[in-house]
Amino acid sequence: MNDDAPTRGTPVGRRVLLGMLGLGAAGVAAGPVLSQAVNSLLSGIAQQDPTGLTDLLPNSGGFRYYSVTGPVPVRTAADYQLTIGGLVDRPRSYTLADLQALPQTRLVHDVQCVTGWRVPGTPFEGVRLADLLAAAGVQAAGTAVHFTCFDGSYTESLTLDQARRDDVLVALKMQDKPVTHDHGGPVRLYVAPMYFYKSAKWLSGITVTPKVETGYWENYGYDVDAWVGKSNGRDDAPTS
Ligand SMILES: Nc1nc2c(c(=O)[nH]1)N[C@H]1C(S)=C(S)[C@@H](COP(=O)(O)O)O[C@H]1N2
Ligand SMILES: [Mo]
Repeated sequence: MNDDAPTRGTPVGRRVLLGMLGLGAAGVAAGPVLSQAVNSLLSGIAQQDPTGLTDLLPNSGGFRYYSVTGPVPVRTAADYQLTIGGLVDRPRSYTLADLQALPQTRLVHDVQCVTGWRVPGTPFEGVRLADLLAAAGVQAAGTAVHFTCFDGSYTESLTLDQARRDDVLVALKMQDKPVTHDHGGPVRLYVAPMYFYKSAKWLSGITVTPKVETGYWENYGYDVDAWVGKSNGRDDAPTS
């Protein structure tokens, strides 16, 4: 059986199911409950392949690649930009080189997807989101942070307190290598203590907002405060 299947003990809440019924395309409805077609294909092969050859395929290491959209444009150091704006005193854009020039933090925690898969001890490295917020100068009316992505669809949010935690990174590296395109590179968010849907891939915008604006999956019923083991009806061991 495909271990991404929603029947595998995933507590899909009533609101999530109702949200999904409103979605037309099966590939989109699959969301964090099922993965995109390539993952199904690779998982299918993995079941037929007791030799472990599929470990050479790009979904090895326990990760599933997720995207709520079709192909995502590739961005490199030549054209990548991360914009910080909203309720800040000093809005600006960072190039990849700008981000690489800032102090880097490396964290190693388990990764936990809300569908159940977990990848132990995964290093992420990058700039603390707290540092970027401090540099931007958050105004008194700001209480939350909204994230947008250059896939043009995915969004996420954190409260300002969550965003300022020292285990929340704007990650340039994952598994001690530059974040690959499929994992959301060149820059993705990494929210260590929360389910992996909070870790927005292909990060392009950080906006300080007056209140939390729910993210893509949260609009279909997943928890906004997505602490691993304390949300979404799950009891996984904490990741941070
Ligand atoms: N832009 C974007 N970010 C995203 C997603 C997505 O579909 N699009 N999926 C989320 C979910 S549900 C998970 S589990 C992780 C998967 O990250 P991975 O593809 O690197 O394994 O990305 C999260 N961030
Ligand atoms: Mo996920």
